Amino acid sequence: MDIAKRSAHNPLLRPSDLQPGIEGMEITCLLNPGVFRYNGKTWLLLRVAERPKQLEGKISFPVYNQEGKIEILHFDKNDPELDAADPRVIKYKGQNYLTTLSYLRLVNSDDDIHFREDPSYPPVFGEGYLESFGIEDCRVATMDDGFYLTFTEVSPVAVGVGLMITTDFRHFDRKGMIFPPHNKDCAIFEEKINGKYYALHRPSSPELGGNYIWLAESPDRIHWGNHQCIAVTREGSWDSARVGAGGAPIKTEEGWLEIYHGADQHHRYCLGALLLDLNDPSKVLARSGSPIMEPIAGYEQTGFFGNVVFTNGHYTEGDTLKIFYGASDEVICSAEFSISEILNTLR
Ligand code: MAN
Repeated sequence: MDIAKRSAHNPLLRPSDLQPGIEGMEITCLLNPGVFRYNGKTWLLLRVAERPKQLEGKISFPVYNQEGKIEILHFDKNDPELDAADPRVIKYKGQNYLTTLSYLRLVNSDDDIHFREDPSYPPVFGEGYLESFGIEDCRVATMDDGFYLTFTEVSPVAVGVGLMITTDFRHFDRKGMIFPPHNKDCAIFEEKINGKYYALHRPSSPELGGNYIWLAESPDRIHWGNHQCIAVTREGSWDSARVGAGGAPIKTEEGWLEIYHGADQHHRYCLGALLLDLNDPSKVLARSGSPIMEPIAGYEQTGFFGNVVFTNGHYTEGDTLKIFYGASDEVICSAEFSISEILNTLR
């Protein structure tokens, strides 16, 4: 059952609300923000996806070249070697490319409705070969010693999880790839459990296994080990094709509550919940049988890639969980949940 209370102001942000950040490009999608509260404001670290204005009969998209400069590639739409069935990824002569280049931009708000950009915070672009197709879906873990940003690094050779640490969102300490390919959806727990750091992540093992949620532990948040699989896809269910963690696990009296996304064979993305043991998060205490949020609003069903609600950021205030999410991979929205109501659905 969908128990999300959507903001009446949705969509909060559309591509036309911001100026493109890369010269000569236009913003195609705003999606999947990392979220944190700071100085009484809500901050969203948006994923901004850009591409050049599309010309008749062609597909044009940007990549970083070896010198780290943006280069535009073009393919003829009628080229028999081109597979452009998915608006997000194109295949050409056995190589995959993304149709857009993503980077991160910070916006803030006093009322969670009107968001504005402070130009003194620079956009965060991919750097180096492993980010040459961009960086995506950044989680923000707010910790004692800074903000830990985990995001998807995309390149011709891999999809993996990168880490950067910042205290001011002006300087970033880039730590490189912490979870090697194929991996995404990494959410770091915001406090230690029995002296260790923990993270959820989502490796993919297509030949044996699938797209499952795993748990890892670390002494320092850079080196991760003791990996354990904690949630698999469920045949015939709304989360039959892939599952992946959302934002940082939420500490409740009953356990760590994790909002996760699940997609079925038709790429319909819904949200569900996992409840993990407070002392040993590898123990799954409960899991949603049916989604707690489904793409049912018009803006969640139609857009760049329809039938998607995808979250990787939230904050809590008492019993209220406020998520920010990407709808149809195109616009930014928000919704509220009651944490006790989610826990009730898990009983
Ligand atoms: C993947 C990621 C997300 C995206 C969904 C739906 O999980 O690329 O960024 O929102 O697919 O397209």
